[in-house]
Amino acid sequence: MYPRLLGREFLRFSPEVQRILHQCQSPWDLLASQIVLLESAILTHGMPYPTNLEMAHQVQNIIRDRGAVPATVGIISGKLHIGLTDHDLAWLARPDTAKVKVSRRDLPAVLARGGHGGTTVAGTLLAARQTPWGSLPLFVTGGIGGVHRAGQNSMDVSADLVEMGRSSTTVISAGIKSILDIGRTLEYLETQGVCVGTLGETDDFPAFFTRKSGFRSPVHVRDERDMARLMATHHSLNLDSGILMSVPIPAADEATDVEEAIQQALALADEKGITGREVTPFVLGKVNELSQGASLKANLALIKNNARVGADIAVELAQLVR
Ligand code: PSU
Ligand code: MN
Repeated sequence: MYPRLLGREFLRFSPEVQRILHQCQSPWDLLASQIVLLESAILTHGMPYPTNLEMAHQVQNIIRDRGAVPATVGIISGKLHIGLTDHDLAWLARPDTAKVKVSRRDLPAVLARGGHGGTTVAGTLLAARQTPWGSLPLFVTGGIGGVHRAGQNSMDVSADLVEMGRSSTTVISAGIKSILDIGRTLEYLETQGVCVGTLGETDDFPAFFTRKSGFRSPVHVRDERDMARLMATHHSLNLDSGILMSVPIPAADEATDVEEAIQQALALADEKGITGREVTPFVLGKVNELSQGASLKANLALIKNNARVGADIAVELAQLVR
């Protein structure tokens, strides 16, 4: 019962990931692999240079220091890489590299013409599935896409949400930004069958820059060990749908005064008629500009925190299933 994979000619595993996969003999071994996937659209389209590159290295180092194995996913010259080298990361991060923000629908076109790209949450989830033993279990990011405000009219609903409904990989994020419609995003995730939770002392679904959105998460897990148990159970059930576990930004790093910048950025995007995959990068950039860097600072703090939590979950999971 092997999953259908992308053609081998389009896939590249880093030597480290390759070695781990070679040692796997069952899907349970993947759970014990301690691999933590990372996306690259945040690098190519989510943050300014050179902060983006520094962030990518810091996040990988945090994961490694805690005993897990980071693997950043991205597209170089028409190949989907699972585990990018430092050289690849630097190439993708540079502002003068022509690169696409790659979600599921963009994949064939970018690979066909040998292009470069940063994978979104949806694109990275597709990569997670490309092993003979099924999906890699764990993926850490900052924020996910969602239902945009007034998305019920524009139908701008991120492909991330659909992909989480059809990928068993757990996504660790800091919730979603209030540039999105949080309530409708949670409804949509419910429809897709995604197990949505919050990790830590609160069960409030976090709003990325802040710890609370006012919406409750359907599931609450206390700590990383509790999370590992949830993932092992989820794996036993063989559900094709995934888990979205949100980790609130640490209290000291909350950015509580960016709401005005968000409103302005959204209005500007509307005025300029920005649509499709350009919306999220445009708004992220503008919010950063208008908040004088406060949003970027919070973004960096929360992604590092997510990396810590994700690595600890990977280690707990390995102990649990070995
Ligand atoms: N939210 C953030 N930072 C990001 C993104 C979202 O706070 O970098 C990126 C992620 O890669 C996510 C993508 O998967 O944007 C969603 O884009 P869209 O809304 O176009 O689906
Ligand atoms: Mn969209």
